Amino acid sequence: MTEQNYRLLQEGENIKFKTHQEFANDVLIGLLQSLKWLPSKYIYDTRGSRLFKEIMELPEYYLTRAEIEILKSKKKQIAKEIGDKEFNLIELGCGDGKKTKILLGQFLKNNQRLHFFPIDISEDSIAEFIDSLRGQYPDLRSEGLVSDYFEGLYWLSEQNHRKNVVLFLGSNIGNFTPLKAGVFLSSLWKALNNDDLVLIGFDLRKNTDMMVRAYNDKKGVTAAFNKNLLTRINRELKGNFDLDQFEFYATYDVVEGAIQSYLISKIKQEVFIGELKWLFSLKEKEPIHTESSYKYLTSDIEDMARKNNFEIVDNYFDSNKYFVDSLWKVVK
Ligand code: AVI
Repeated sequence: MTEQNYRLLQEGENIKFKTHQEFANDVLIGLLQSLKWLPSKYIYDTRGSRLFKEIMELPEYYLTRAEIEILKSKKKQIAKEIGDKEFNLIELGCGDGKKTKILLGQFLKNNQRLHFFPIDISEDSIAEFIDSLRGQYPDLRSEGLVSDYFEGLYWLSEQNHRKNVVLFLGSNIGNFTPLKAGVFLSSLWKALNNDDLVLIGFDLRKNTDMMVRAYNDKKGVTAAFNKNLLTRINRELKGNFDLDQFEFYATYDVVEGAIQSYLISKIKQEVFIGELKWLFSLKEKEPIHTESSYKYLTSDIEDMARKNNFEIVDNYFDSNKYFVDSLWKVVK
């Protein structure tokens, strides 16, 4: 890479210390609960982001293919809804950018004037994405922002001189609990202006086996992805988790409507985390909850939009109705 092609919303040594401290605190809090848990956002270091890219290509992980089908077949309609006023296109969590490029290609073909701001917590993902955009679309005005969603929303609230269109694809919203999703949507609404648009991807409730298979792939990539949390604790917090002593298990919780992912201790064991100066005991078969992936009914989506003062402009489904990209308008 040549020069830095993105902006860090919070900079300097202080922020590195704060992020590290937050990680340490979250791990301590999570492992002290009676049902131990670790926040899934910490899976995404360089290796975790790479494993997620691999997940998106897996035959069992239908979500990405369904959303790509939607974007390819509905890109003209989406572009038309945005209109011909100059706008900011803000993407929360850019992933590998494959899906975004489908829309960008259409907007540029239509000569729509836009400024693109991908926001992601991973500095590597942003740097790589901006590099590939500059190669593919030399005329596109783009600036990557490295920050978490909430910091990104604060930055967004200052950009009120142009129409904003926010992309939150991939059912990333599904990794929030319903409470956190509500807090996120109300912060998003506050950061935006009347008539701004958001396009949100939701994975729909469907055949249970199909959902469970998507999180229990044959190659074991999803298991490695979840275990990356332990690898990261070992490296960054001087832990001594033995990865072979944990079994990955993902199941569908019919009451919550979510895939729940766990790492189950195969044996009774003790784990020491040097930086926390804490020795944790795990019973044989004790689970650590690593991720929730919520699945939605269209009525859930309507409720979420209404409660947070958004109006649904359109729902774009794939041909199997596995997934929906829902286009919402801010009403103020
Ligand atoms: C990023 N997120 C929407 C994925 C999901 O489906 O919950 C993360 C993932 N976890 C396991 N496989 C994919």
